[in-house]
Amino acid sequence: MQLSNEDIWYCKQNGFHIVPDKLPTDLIKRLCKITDKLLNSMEEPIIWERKGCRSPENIRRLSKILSRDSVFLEAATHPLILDALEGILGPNIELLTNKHNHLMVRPPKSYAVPWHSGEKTYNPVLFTALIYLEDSTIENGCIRIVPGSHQRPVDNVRSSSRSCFSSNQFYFKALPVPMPRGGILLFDDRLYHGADINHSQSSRRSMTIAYRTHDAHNVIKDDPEKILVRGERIYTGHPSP
Ligand SMILES: O=C(O)CCC(=O)C(=O)O
Repeated sequence: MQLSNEDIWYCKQNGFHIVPDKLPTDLIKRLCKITDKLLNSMEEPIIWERKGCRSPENIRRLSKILSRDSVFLEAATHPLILDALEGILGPNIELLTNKHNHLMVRPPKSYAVPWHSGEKTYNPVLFTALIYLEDSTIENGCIRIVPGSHQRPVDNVRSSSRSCFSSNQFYFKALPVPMPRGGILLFDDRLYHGADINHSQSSRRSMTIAYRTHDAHNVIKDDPEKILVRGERIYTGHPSP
C-alpha cells in the first residue's frame, strides 16, 4: 500500500513506519522452512551466540541470506515493502547486499543487541526493513527504537557495549516495537536502536535488509553490491560540462 502524505510526514519526524499489512502466510512458511534447513546445515557465514560451540541451537545470525536461497529476495522485494519504501525513498530504490543481508535467529537466552545507530546522521537515504518470521515480543527481546533520534544534532555515540542494556540512557528514551509474524518494520538506519535479551524459551527470527535511494549523480551504475529493486538507475548530472 502506498503511504499517504500523513504517513510520510510521521515517518520523516519519527524515523520509522510499520506496514499495516503482513506478508502472505505461504511466503512466511517457505522462509521458515528454508531457515530450518540452513540452521541444521550450519553453513557459514554464521555469527554464533557463544564462541566455541557449533550447534544449530547456538546460531545467533545467518549472514548473506540473499545468496543462500531465492525466497529471501522474494520476501525482500515484496510489493508491500517496496510500495511503502517508495513513499520514503522515492521511485528509484536499490537493495544493498553488503549491509545487513542477514537473518537474526535470536535463540532462547540470546544476548542483547547493543544500542547503536547504523548510519551517520548525514546519510539520510538508507532505510532498514525488519521482516518477521516469528512474533517479536517484549519477552523475547523485540527491537526498541528511539523515535526522532535520526534528527539529532550530535553524532558522538553510534554504538554501546553489550552489557547494561536496560540501564543505558537510550533505554529510557526508547519505544519497544513488538511485531507479529509476517510483520514489516521500516526504519531510518540513523535511529538509535537495540534489542533486549531473549528471555523466552524459543527463537525470535527476523530478516534484516537495507535499501537505499539510487544515487542519481553516480556515473557508474553497475555496482555489483546493489540490486535495483524498483525504478531506474537514472543519471542527472552533467556528463559533458
Ligand atoms: O531485532 C533485532 O534483534 C535487532 C535488529 C538489528 O539491529 C539488526 O538486525 O541489525
